Amino acid sequence: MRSSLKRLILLTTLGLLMVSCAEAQSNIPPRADFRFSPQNPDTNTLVTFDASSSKDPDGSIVKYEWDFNGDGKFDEIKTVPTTTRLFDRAGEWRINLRVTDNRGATGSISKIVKVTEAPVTVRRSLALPPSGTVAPGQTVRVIIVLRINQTINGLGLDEDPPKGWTVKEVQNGGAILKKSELQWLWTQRFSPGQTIAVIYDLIVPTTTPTSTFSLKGLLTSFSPRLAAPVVGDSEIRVSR
Ligand SMILES: [Ca+2]
Ligand SMILES: [Ca+2]
Ligand SMILES: [Ca+2]
Repeated sequence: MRSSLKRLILLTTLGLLMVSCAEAQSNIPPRADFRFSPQNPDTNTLVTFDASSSKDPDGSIVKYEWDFNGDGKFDEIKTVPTTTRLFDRAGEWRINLRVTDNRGATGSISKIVKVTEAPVTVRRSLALPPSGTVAPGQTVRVIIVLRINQTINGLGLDEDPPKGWTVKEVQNGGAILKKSELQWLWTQRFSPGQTIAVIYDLIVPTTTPTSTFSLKGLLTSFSPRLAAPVVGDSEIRVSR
């Protein structure tokens, strides 16, 4: 009696194991796919990656892992299919995407993004407290770095901070600043390899409500003819 009960338990356990194995085997792995735009970005272009064409036929995709420089290490992990990226250098970048389904199976794909070098590579960075938010009355330091990649004449930079915010110039990078417009103009010619840094402080008005504000900027040059939005950090979250 005891041995037949043991056998029954053993058989039942075996049966359960077989069922769970069959279930594990029956999970179809997801198929990774993505698109990106624009197709021919330069070093000032925010590239949008969209992996919503990835599919899991018998479940759902729960994780999107992106390697943007082809080194096999993921640079970004997301639960949503879209993301954006700026490429600091020209080249043929291998983008690897790995998607994971709701039962842990994965699928991968690689694509090449050809990035060309802009005549001037521009980046804005904001010095914010570790919390990522500032309080009314506080100061945000804005740093704009221009890397010259081609001989260039008539370089200009225009920044548009939120209305009513006070601007304090810190470093004009050899330019003439038209403070009323927050416009910098360079009269000299620049050569490839030169780097220019423009720094200014923004003081958040004490009456500012809790909200997110954005900075807009435009980089222009006369020769070669260029007009490119300033990319990099742009959002300032104010919290009272
Ligand atoms: Ca699946
Ligand atoms: Ca990487
Ligand atoms: Ca302006």
